[in-house]
Amino acid sequence: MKKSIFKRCILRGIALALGLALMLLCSCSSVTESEEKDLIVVGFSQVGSESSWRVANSESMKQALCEKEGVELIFDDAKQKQENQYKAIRNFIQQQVDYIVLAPITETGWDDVLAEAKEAGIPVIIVDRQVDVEDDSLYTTWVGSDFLQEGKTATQWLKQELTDRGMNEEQVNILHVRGTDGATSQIFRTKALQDAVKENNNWSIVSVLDGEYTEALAYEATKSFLSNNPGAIEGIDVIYSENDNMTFGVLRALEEEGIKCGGEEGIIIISFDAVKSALERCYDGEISLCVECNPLHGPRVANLIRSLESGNKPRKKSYVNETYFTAETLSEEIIEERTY
Ligand code: GZL
Repeated sequence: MKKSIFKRCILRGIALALGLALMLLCSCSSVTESEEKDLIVVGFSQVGSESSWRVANSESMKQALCEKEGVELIFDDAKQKQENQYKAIRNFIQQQVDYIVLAPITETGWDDVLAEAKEAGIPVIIVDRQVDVEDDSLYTTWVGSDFLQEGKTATQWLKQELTDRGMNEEQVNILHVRGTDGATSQIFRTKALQDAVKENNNWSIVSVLDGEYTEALAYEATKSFLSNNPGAIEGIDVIYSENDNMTFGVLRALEEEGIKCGGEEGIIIISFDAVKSALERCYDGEISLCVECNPLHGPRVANLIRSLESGNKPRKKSYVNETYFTAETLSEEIIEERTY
């Protein structure tokens, strides 16, 4: 009995070793193929596909970093788990890619794995959210949004909207729907709201719901808020939701309870990203303010790589320009032109 188990283990070990060798051979062969075609091999570790914004961001990266642009892209979807991003980066290092692009799920926890990339001599480009590392030579450059400015745009608009409604002396109760804890976008959209609440003593955050940028979790969190706090929603004047997909989840839960949002009488809805389906609901008056967060980083990252390939030293940080939309500033043309 033992012998056959022993024999099975030996055979399994040989199969495993052959499998690993084959995998290594294939991965090397892909880099070799790219070398033959003189392609730049780029490993991209993407957060996941949690939101419409993220899907548009991935599409933009795939379109800009493709073979006809002289790039072989190795795309990895981390499914919103940082340990999957660690694995992807180590895999890129093993494959000796030319560049690593990282869209980090949260700001912390990157020092060790980025030190390994630096040790391997592979430049790292950070996109979208930022990394908080001891030594910023661990990455070459970052491109993304000014999330604090996005939040300030929202709170400054809200201040004016409340003034226009003659509510500056009234108690203003805010329901805060927060994105993935520790993501740069969450940290600074939240900071902007908290700062504004400190500056306006008639504003208060009555509850914080965590939706991790997904419609499903925001829907569930809203349903529990409604059932655990009967009648509380009647006292809510503003919902500050840190991305459109969470807003859709919140609106679905409120709709099921017959609660009106938007317009002159309904709850003021503030949402971030400004994807097409949110702009449509803003144009219809359901969402009061859409703050833009531009996901189309593909061409920006491709330009950064071209610049590095030519021996240039890009800025450490490049911010993209963004705007905001209300029913008054939107048009059918703007919505029609929205590609995501
Ligand atoms: C913002 C980005 C956020 C979006 C969400 O740049 O990190 O993550 O606002 C996405 O839609 O999930």
